[in-house]
Amino acid sequence: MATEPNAQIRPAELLKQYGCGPIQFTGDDGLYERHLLFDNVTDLEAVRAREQYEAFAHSVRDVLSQRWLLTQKTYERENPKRVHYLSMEFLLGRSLANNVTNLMLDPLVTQTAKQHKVDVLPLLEQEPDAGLGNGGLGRLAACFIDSMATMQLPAIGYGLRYEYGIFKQSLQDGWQHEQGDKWLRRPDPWEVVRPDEAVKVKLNCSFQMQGGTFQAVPGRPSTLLGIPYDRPVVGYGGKTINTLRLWSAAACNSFDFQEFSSGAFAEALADTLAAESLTRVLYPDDSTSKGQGLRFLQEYFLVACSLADLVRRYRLSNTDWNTLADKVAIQLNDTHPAMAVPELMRILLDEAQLGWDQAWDLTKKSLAYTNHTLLPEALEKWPLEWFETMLPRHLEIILEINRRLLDDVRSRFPGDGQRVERISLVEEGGQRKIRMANLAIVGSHSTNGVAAIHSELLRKTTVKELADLFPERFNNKTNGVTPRRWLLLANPVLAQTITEAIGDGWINDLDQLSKLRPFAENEAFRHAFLRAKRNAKSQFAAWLKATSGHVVSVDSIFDSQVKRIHEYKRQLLNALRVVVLYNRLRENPNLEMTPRTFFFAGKAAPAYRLAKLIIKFINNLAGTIDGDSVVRGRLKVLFLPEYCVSLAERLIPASDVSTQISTAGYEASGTSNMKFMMNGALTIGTRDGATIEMAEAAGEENFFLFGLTAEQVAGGRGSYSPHWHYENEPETRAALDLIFSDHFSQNEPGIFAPLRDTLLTSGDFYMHLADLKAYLEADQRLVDLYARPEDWARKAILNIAGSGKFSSDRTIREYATDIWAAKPCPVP
Ligand code: 26Q
Repeated sequence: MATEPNAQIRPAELLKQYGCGPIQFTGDDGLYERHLLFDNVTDLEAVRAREQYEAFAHSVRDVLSQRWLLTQKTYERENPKRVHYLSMEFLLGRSLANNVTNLMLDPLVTQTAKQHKVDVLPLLEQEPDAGLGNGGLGRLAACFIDSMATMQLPAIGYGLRYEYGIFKQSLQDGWQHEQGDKWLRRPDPWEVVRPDEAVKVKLNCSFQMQGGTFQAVPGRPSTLLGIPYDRPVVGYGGKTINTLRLWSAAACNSFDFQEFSSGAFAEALADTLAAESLTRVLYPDDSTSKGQGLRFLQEYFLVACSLADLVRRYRLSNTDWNTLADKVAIQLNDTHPAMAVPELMRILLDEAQLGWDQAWDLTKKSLAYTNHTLLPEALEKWPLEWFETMLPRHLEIILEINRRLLDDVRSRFPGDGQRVERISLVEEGGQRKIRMANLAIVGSHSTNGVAAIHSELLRKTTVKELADLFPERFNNKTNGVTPRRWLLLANPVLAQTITEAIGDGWINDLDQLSKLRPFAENEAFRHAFLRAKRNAKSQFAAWLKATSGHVVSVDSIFDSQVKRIHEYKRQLLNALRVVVLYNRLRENPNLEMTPRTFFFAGKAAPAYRLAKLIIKFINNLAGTIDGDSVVRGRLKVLFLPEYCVSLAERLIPASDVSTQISTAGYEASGTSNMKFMMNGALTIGTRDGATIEMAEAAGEENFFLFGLTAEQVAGGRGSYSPHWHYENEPETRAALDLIFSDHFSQNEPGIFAPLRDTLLTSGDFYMHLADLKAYLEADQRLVDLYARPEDWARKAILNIAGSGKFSSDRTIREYATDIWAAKPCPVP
């Protein structure tokens, strides 16, 4: 059944294809054995799991290295238009299993493991997650580079090599605690440092230590070094191997030797320390405490290093600046790299010596911007003063862009001062700030949202005046996820079940999953699906027990809500649902109820107090339920600490139900929703983000949609009263009363008072109470369906069959055609 390009090729031929000639993967003189023996000078008898992991990783890297070089040589020769994806975050997770899968080396790894009597699974656990991102936006970047390589697009990802990724989360007494994530404690086999390709970044200030923090010293220009660390990005089938280039900051002259010799050791080292601090840590996504100067510099550093690098590469193969936009597409992942607008202008004006109009034209044609949020408080704005101190030339350019822009607006809309005010790149009043979203829209040829509803709201509300001005720039690119990591790798049993039914063409052409539609009526296939799901649930339950001691029943419905903790995502609404179910059992202990397990996971920004209280509440709810003999065995709540890519890969395949219940109009897209769908979970959710398009693709009858629409949310704000729901809905009232009675906080009276405040006193901005009743009704329909496994399986299969659209391959194809005008550049 298998067809090109996924046909199983014999291992030896594969190695030859990768340019490895006579080299063997395993055997007396194989790569694996040599790495084991020589890299760490270890006795083969005494070798530990970490060393085995490293030996495997290095062997795989050896296999791909020739092909990696060949990919870059091909691009140099063909000089195609290249895509440059700039992102402050790449939430990669682990690489070994993914690279093995994409290189199709599984047979070799299995054979090697067998020869050496090694268990592959514990060995994979040795690799730390590369947690260089907060959540959806960072994981999207990781899925995108996988798709670009798979589709043989000449692309490069640019990011920062943070020494500390997203913080590690643990629970103490139900409260979140944060620890630093020193993921590079051991050498990372996937990175290759390229000191020869370091770039210089100039700033108009220096830095000095003051009370433990670094302060900018104005008027004393300094230079930083950006050192590139490259990581291979293996396309499925191993044909194209692109690069993810992460920048690490260093001081230019490691330290001032003069000062050092004169005894000022600490002062001499300050510059070095300051420079290296720049890429020390990833900032948590935190809409409550914005505006750290170090973050501002990080963003500029990414932009300056990446543009210097791509311009240098462009100049190697091209002589005429005029063709820049024919060879270079730069995608900005949110406004975080929006300083690319003034930086590219600076390069074209000051270094290439072009005139303003030509520079502006090339800048706009090269750049494109993706927006990921509608929340006004989440749109980036940087104090103008910081530009003045650190980047005065950039400020000059921004103000000139603004002068021309506003002149244009005034002549097109005479007398419309309000419009001018809304469009301006400068926010006036109080501290003047630069609006990074406006800058990105004005300085690029494309602005896209990440799901149809989001793109529409972006145009019609958030940046309406800019959309009026440049309607042709606005477009939608609904997000997607890579089916390699999220189905093939994460759920091998389901993947095999699918392949046996329709062949393996779906792996890089996910629309082929639609061939599964008729199989919904096939009893044998339905049973195979249910077996695969049960298998995934058992595996998860076993892992959970082994690693945490928690016991969950695979006969219960696994219901998961996994995402950053945010009020708009409404983890609280989910918790209220559980409280209502709990109350029903307390009222009527003999009530028949399908056993349920509710999984929550996600991190709260360290300074987001209410989000942290929500975690505490979920944990207390879990504890109370566990301690109550009436409900034990029927309801279980678990907050899984340290949500990360690896945990998602375990939990998503094991979930029966995907909970996607954001207040409509607030979740730009969501991407875990798509991963659950292709793994055969049914979705209970609101009409928000990409969930709307998912229901369309699967058929609304196969979804459990409920609640207010985005229009109703926006329109109902004025008249909404949470008190009305409290007074008129008995179950709502009983649930809230139970919480406020300290039933879940008997030894900590009053700690949940802020929940009363948000949900009632302060008006319930995210309208939890408005949707609770409808949620419970949808929940009942869902549970009724679960009691009929054949019908459940039918709907789940139709969901999988409809999930083809949500491959990031489709998303990338749309970016390539509509925004980048980039074509595949196959490597021979
Ligand atoms: C900004 C300034 C300073 C510090 C941190 C940040 C920051 C960092 C990360 C702001 C936002 C983020 C991340 C946002 C994010 O993940 N958004 C999600 O993007 C997904 C991919 O498009 C969507 O599916 C989600 O709906 C959206 O919430």
